[in-house]
This record gives sequence, C-alpha cells and structure tokens, in this order.
Amino acid sequence: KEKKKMGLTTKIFISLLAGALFGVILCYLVPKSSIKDDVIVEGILYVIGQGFIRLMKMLVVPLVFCSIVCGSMSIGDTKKLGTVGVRTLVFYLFTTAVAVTVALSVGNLINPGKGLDMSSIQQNAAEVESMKATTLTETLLNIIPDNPLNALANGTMLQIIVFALIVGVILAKLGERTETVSNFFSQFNDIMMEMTMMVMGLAPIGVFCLIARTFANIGFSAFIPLAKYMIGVLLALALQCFVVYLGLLKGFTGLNPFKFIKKFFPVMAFAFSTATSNATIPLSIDTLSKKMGVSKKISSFTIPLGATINMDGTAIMQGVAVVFAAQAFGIHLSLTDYVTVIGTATLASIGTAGVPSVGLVTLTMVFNSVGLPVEAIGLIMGIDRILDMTRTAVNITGDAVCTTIVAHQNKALDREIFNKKEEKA
Ligand code: DAS
Repeated sequence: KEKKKMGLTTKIFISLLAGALFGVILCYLVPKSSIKDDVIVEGILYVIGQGFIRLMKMLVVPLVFCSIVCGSMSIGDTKKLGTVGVRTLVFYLFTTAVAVTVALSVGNLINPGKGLDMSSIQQNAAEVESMKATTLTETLLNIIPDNPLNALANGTMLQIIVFALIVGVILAKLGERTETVSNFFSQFNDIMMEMTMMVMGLAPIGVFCLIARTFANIGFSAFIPLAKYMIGVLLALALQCFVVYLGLLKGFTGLNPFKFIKKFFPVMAFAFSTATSNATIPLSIDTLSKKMGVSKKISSFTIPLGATINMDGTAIMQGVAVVFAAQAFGIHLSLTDYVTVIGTATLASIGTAGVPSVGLVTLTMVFNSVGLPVEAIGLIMGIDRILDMTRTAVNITGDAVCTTIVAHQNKALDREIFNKKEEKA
C-alpha cells in the first residue's frame, strides 16, 4: 500500500510536468481558435479539472467532521486525559498556531502569488469578496454553530469543527452508553479515508487538466510564482523546525537542541521518504526512548495523538497557500481573515490523519473559510509531493519536541540516556 501511494504522488508530479508542457504548447504554439479555446481549454480541460476539484470538495465536510469527532474522542474528557494530556494538547495547539503565523508572515514577505493573474480563471472574484465575514466580532461569533445542520449543509467549516469537537468530547465522556454512535463515527471515518484515497487516485488526471488550462491561459508567467510558493513553504518549515522547536526545547528543558536533531534525524528522514506521520509513529517512540531517554509511558500516548492532531508542517503549507491564492486571484485578506485562517488551519490539523497528501484535502476547507477559490489548489497540487514529504518530517518533529518537553515536566526524561554519546553504528 505504501509503495502504491508513493507511485501515485510520483504520477501526480509527472502529470504536473506533462500538463505544464501541454499548456505552454497550447499557449504559445497553437494559434487562437474556437477549437483550442472553447473545446479544448475551456471545454475538456475545464470540465475534467473542475470535476476533480468538486470531488475534493465533496470529501471535506464528512471527512473533517468524522475525523475531528474521532480525534476529539481519542482526546477524551480532560479527567481521563490527566495533566500529561492537557499539557500536550496545549503545546500541540500552541505550536500549530505559531506555525500558521510563521507561514503567513513568510508568505507576506515572499509574496508568491504577486505577478500571477489568475483572476481570468476565477470569474467571480467579486462574489468571493462578498462571501467573507466582515468584522472580527462577527468572525468570532460565526465560530459558534447556531444551527449545526445548516453548518454541515453549507460547509461552514469552523462551525463544523467546533460542533465535531463537542460531539467527540461528549462521546468520550458517555463511553459505553453511546458506543454504537462512537463506532458509527469511527467506521464512517474509515469510509471517508478510503474515499479520500480513491479521489486522490484520480489526481494525476485532475492535475494534468488543471495545470494545462492554467498554463494555456497564462503561459510561463506561472512558473516564477510556483517557485516562490515552494521556497516560501520550505523557508517557513525550516524556521518552525530549527527556530521554534529548538528554541522551545532549549527553553523548557535546557537540553542541547543540536544533539536532539542529530539523534532524531533518522526519524525525520523516514517521515520525509514516506510522507506519512502514521507510519513514523513506532520509529519515533522507539528513538525517543532509546536515544533521548523519553519514557514510553508518555510517548506511547503523545506520539500517536500528535500524528493525528498536531500537524504544524501541514498548517504551514496551508498558511503560505492562502497568501499565494489570495495574491494570485487579487483577493485582499484582512486581519480578520488571517485570524480565521490561523483558527481554521489549527483546528483543521486536529482532524487530518497522518497519511500522504491529506493536507491538500483540508486545504480546500481553509480556502473556503476565507472565501478563496479552490481553483488555486490545482496549481499547487502538482508540486505538493516534495512539500508533503518535507512538512511530514516537520509534523513528527513537532510531536517529538512537545513529547520531550512534557516528559521533562513530568520527570519522565532520563537525561543520562540523552547525554550519552551515540555508539558508532
Ligand atoms: N502527509 C501528511 C502527514 O503524514 C501531512 C500532509 O498531508 O499535509 O503528516
């Protein structure tokens, strides 16, 4: 299964190159004609590309709702969670919010979407402006679902997330009494994860058409912004990993952060190659125990929890992608919108399971929350593979740093083991 997923994302990358080449040929080598413009570009390419985007959007509400119900069910009610759990939860949410903030700042420094005029592709940019909540108070009030079914029907994501969090915590509290409902959500979550894999299986076709149409319309001008987008994400990931995490580790435990990275590097490399946090859980727990002296009593709870609810790298991609899309479509984002993005991306990371490319599915949700057209996802989807691998390595590093800090605070960290020189393998 792992091999297949790797095959899929390689195929997506190839379809990116093929789509870009096909689009550039259409743009520069094929003369303007109704066949080319109406039948090929705005006909076949548009319909297949949009069809794929609609399939991605179809997943968001049920996938996010179920996975957040299951995610918050696993967090359970705080009594069962204990101080370790509450501390871990606070660290996880804090580092994710910091991650999005770092990403939005880097995005506004690099301006990846500047110079890319996608408004020709997005007919209703004006409508998009009107869709956004106006003031901060309205945004804060809008988080509370006054009608959860309405929120589910309209895909009002922050309200859906809040409602799902409440349902999950109550299901954990009621335990056996609502076991049937808990099982229903777990099974429905499995269905949605399977459906996500099926839709992602169509990605090579979808990406080919989306990229080909974009390059057919705007030619080479799309290359630079895409390159800037990638640089922006990688820079923000590096800042989060080597500044935020190592700063927190040094600050809270006094441990040598460079020794930590040196010892943890093999786990990061594994996460990078698989682009799957879930697959990295066993190696992470084992390494933290053997090389850093972190008790498995702590890590066997916090690492699996982190692989599900703590995805700082994913939130970083989403933050930079929001800036990229807003600039590409000429949509102004207010401070309120940025606050909404930080909230949505932080809460969305609770729902996303640690499997390849799942961050793209919840990206449609983050875009929806600030009225950004999801067409932009087609552009960044093709180059997502290398970013997915890198952000997954950051996701699991964040889990490991928080776990080490919580272990230190609960006197479950053996510094002898941490300070021991590594035997030459
Ligand atoms: N690949 C996901 C993970 O395993 C991250 C993502 O898709 O954004 O953490």
